[in-house]
Amino acid sequence: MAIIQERKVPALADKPMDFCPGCGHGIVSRLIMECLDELNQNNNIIFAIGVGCSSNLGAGLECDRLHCSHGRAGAVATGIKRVNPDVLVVSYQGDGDAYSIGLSETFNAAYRNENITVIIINNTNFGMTGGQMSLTTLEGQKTSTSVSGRDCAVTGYPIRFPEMAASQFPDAAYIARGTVTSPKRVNQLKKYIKNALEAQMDHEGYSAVEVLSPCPVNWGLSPLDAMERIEKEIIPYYPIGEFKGRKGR
Ligand SMILES: Cc1ncc(C[n+]2csc(CCOP(=O)(O)OP(=O)(O)O)c2C)c(N)n1
Ligand code: SF4
Repeated sequence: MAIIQERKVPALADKPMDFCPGCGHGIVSRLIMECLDELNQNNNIIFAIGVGCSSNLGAGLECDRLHCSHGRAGAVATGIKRVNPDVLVVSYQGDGDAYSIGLSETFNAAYRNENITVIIINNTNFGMTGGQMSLTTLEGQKTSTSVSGRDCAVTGYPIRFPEMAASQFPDAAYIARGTVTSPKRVNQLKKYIKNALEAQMDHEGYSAVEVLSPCPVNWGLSPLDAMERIEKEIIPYYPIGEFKGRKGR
């Protein structure tokens, strides 16, 4: 019988992370760290980490990181990168952090075409604080602050940041959206993350990857049903794919 040994990723601490069972954060954290390892960047990385369940990433790392004020990681990452242009700088944020609270910082870093990589975990709510409505909550979705379902005529419509950034910022290097619902999707997402990191390493400019991620606890679903919700309800509104590929690749 073949024994599959889990590969140790040096910049990831050898201990369990604090995410709920079935959460997508853990998968994405692992993918980012595998990419850094494969790109030989374990000792050349600084994370700018947002506030939320995303903050749990910091506890699982054995590499440099800064926990930022809520929503401000785009500005913090900009500062870190400008004084360390050869160090990889990655912001890791939830949709509530990057969009609802930090849209100005997120937007302006893209607008200036900062040579940073932004990873946004879109679970269509504010996960850590109990599943409140965020800018990505789908129309009709029930959350703890939209108990009858989101009414977009009152609140506005769910934001599609990757599409907006790809269409508005022609110099941006790489922009994509992936998800974690199957091994195929996970492998595809890993390629997206690696492309984004390589674009930054080659000084090509701004790169961002949004990840559709399950939050079974706040969605009131089992981990499997949460994955199914992404496929059936979320992807039709938030399509998967590359919105801006690297030039000449
Ligand atoms: C200025 C400020 N406002 C509100 C909060 C409370 N708060 C902490 S985490 C969080 C939600 C974060 O949600 P999201 O960014 O979507 O990440 P998730 O937890 O879903 O991964 C909020 C509102 C805070 N810490 N600081
Ligand atoms: S509350 Fe949601 S986003 Fe936060 S760790 Fe649990 S499942 Fe993940």
